[in-house]
Amino acid sequence: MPRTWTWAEFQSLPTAKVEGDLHCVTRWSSLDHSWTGIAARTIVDLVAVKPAASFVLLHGDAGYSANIPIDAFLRDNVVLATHHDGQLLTPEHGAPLRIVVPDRYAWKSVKWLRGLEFLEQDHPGFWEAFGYSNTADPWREERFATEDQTADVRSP
Ligand SMILES: Nc1nc2c(c(=O)[nH]1)N[C@H]1C(S)=C(S)[C@@H](COP(=O)(O)O)O[C@H]1N2
Ligand SMILES: [Mo]
Repeated sequence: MPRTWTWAEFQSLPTAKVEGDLHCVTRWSSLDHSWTGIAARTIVDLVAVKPAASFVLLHGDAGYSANIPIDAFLRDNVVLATHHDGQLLTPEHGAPLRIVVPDRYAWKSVKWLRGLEFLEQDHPGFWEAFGYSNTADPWREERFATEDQTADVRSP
């Protein structure tokens, strides 16, 4: 059975604030955002994720998804955000909940987040299944799988 939260329960979890940028794969970046929400680490602690879990599939609305290794998910700057720059998220930017993964291309920052799936084996998300990079490090310009400079499973 998946662990679920009502919106009220979810909003009562301890919050964290992170700063970061979004790097879209189509070559725009938008810098110096702040997001407030629940730290990814808080969720992992609450659900007692098994040590065998090595990957996380981030599920958005309407079948959108993205995959990241659990080490990348557990970075201090990964947050399940309800607020952007001190204001509630707008629908366009993912309200009521989006994940923000500043160290990966922004397609991994799934908007309208519905759930997290912890997996032993990696599983491609929506864009990854179309040939986008699995690792998606914007500093290495890993846009497409053919440009990956790093192995699929690596420390962030
Ligand atoms: N659910 C969902 N999340 C998504 C997307 C999407 O199409 N659906 N697009 C991604 C892409 S490609 C980018 S660049 C960012 C854009 O975030 P913004 O709208 O807050 O700028 O959202 C990401 N998250
Ligand atoms: Mo994007």
